[in-house]
Amino acid sequence: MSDITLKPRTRTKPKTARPKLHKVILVNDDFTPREFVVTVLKAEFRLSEDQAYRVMITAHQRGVCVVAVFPKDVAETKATRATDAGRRQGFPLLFTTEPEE
Ligand code: TYC
Repeated sequence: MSDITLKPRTRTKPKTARPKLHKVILVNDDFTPREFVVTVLKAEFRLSEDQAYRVMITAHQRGVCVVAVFPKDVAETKATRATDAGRRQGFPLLFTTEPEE
């Protein structure tokens, strides 16, 4: 029989920190048409008609709704693009971002 003793290995490989995801949040207003909000959600966030309608109506009823989560730079770019799409048509449509807890 072999009598080598194995030393218990201690972990040396550092865990890779996962970058925090950021939420894109749709904010309700009294002016942007519902159908336009749905169109922007489908175009910018690739939501289906059904998903886009649910997000829009949730923001309409509760004031805000989380659209999706992305790495920080992607969340900020999408929020800006979607907000600008409303601005170009003269609507106060607003998307914001915040880090996930
Ligand atoms: N409240 C708007 C209306 O009644 C529709 C709307 C929904 C606007 C959600 C913005 O984030 C929003 N026309």
